[in-house]
Amino acid sequence: MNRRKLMQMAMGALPATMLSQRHLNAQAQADRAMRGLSSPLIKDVQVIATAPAGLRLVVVKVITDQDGLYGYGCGTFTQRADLVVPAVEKYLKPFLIGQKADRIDDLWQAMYNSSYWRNGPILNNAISGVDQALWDIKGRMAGMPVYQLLGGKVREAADCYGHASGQDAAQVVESAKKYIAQGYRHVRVQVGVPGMAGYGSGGAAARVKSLHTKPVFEPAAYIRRALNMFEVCRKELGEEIELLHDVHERITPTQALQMCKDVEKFKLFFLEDPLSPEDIAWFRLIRQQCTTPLAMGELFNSPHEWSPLIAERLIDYIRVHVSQAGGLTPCRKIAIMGEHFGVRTAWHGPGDVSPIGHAANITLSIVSYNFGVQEYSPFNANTREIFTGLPELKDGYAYATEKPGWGIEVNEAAAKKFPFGGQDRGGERSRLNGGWGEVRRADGQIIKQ
Ligand code: GCO
Ligand code: MG
Repeated sequence: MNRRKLMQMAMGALPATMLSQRHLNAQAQADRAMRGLSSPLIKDVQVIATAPAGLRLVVVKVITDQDGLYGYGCGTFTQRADLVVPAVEKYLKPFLIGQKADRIDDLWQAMYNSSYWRNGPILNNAISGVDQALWDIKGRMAGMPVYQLLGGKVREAADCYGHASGQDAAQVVESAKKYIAQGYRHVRVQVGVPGMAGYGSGGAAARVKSLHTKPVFEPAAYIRRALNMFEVCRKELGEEIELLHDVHERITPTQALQMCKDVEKFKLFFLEDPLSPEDIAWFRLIRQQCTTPLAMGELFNSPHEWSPLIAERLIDYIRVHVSQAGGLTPCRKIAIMGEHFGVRTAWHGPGDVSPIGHAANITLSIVSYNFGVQEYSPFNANTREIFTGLPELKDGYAYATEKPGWGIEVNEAAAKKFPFGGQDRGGERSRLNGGWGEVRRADGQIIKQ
C-alpha cells in the first residue's frame, strides 16, 4: 500500500471497513500512527560550530537510520561554545546512538539524568541541541511545522521588539524611529554612559578616571543616564510606543528597587534583569513597592530559578534563553506554568541564538496563550548563506515556517567558512575564546555585566 493510501487511511478517507479491523493489535495501531514507517533510530549526532556574525553558534544535527530523515537543534552558549561541542560528541552521542528518535521527552529526561549532576549551562545547551533536533525530526516525519505538533497557532505571528541604542538620548530616539518605521510596536532602548563600558551601547568620550586600566562602569551614572533617556524617549516618541529596557543585572539590589520605582511614570512594557539571579529574593520587595512590569530569565538554567518567580507572580515576563534551559521540551512546560500564574513569555532572542533557536522561540510564541513579546535579532548575509528557510519578519511580526519541522536547512560547507575565532565580535572575545573580559567600577570592583 503506497504512502498516499496510508495517509488517506489514517485520515479516515478510505472506507470504514478497512479501519473496522478494530482488532488491529497495539503494534498495528502504532504502525498506522507511524504511517507504516518504523520508529526512526538515532544513527549519528554531529555538531556544527560556526560564527557567521562574529558570535559563536552551536547547532546539533541528529541523523536517523531512515534516509534523509534528520533534524537540527540550537545549543548556543556563545561564551563557552567550545565546551558544548564535546558535551554533545563525547557524552550525548554515545548515549543516543540506537535510541528511538520519536520519544522526545523520554530522551530529554534520560540525557538530563545521565550526568547525575545537572542544570548547568554547558550540559543544558548540549541537551537542547539534541532536543530541538528531535522536534525537527518529528515535524519532518509528520510533514508538519513544529508549531502544529504543539497544538497549532493561537496567534498568526509573534510581535517582536528591536534593539534601539545610542551614545546619548537623541541618538536613541533616532534609532528607535528606524524600528518604528519598520512597523515595530515594541522597541528596547539602551543608552551609553560617557567614558564607560555600557550594555547595549558603548559610551563616547574619554575613559573616566579609575584606579585601574580595565573598562569602567558606575551604576549610579548609568541609572541617571537611563532615566533621562526615558524622559526624552517619551517626549519625542509619545505614549503609544512600547518601550523596553535591559538593566542587565549591573546595579545593586537597593538601586534596582529605587530604579523600578523611578521608571514607573514612564509606563515601560518591561524592565529586564534589574536583579541578578543571585538576588531574585529582592523581587518580593520590588513587587510590594511598584507596578513596573518586570522581566527576568535569560540567565536561568534551573527550575529552582524560574519556578518560584512564576508561582509567586514576582515577575511579569519570563525571559528564558531556550537552550540554557535545555531546549523546547522544558520551555514548553515553563510557558504552560506561566499561563497558570499570569506570567507571559518573552523568550531570549539575541544574536547569540542560532536561527534554529529563533525558530524555536517563534514557535513557542505563537502556540502559547500567555505570549508577551518576542526578542528578534536580524540575520546577516553570512548567516543567510548557511541557514535557509529562516523565519521571516514583517511589520515587526515574526512568522513561523509552514514547512515541516523548523523548515530550516543548513549548508554545512558554508558553515565551515566561519570557524570559531575567525572574527569574534568585540575586544577581548578572540583572546577569551568568545568569553567576556572584565568590566570594573572605578575603585576596581568587578561588576556583573
Ligand atoms: C538580551 C541579552 C543579551 C545578552 C547576550 C549574552 O536581552 O538580549 O541581555 O544581549 O547580553 O545574549 O551573550
Ligand atoms: Mg537581557
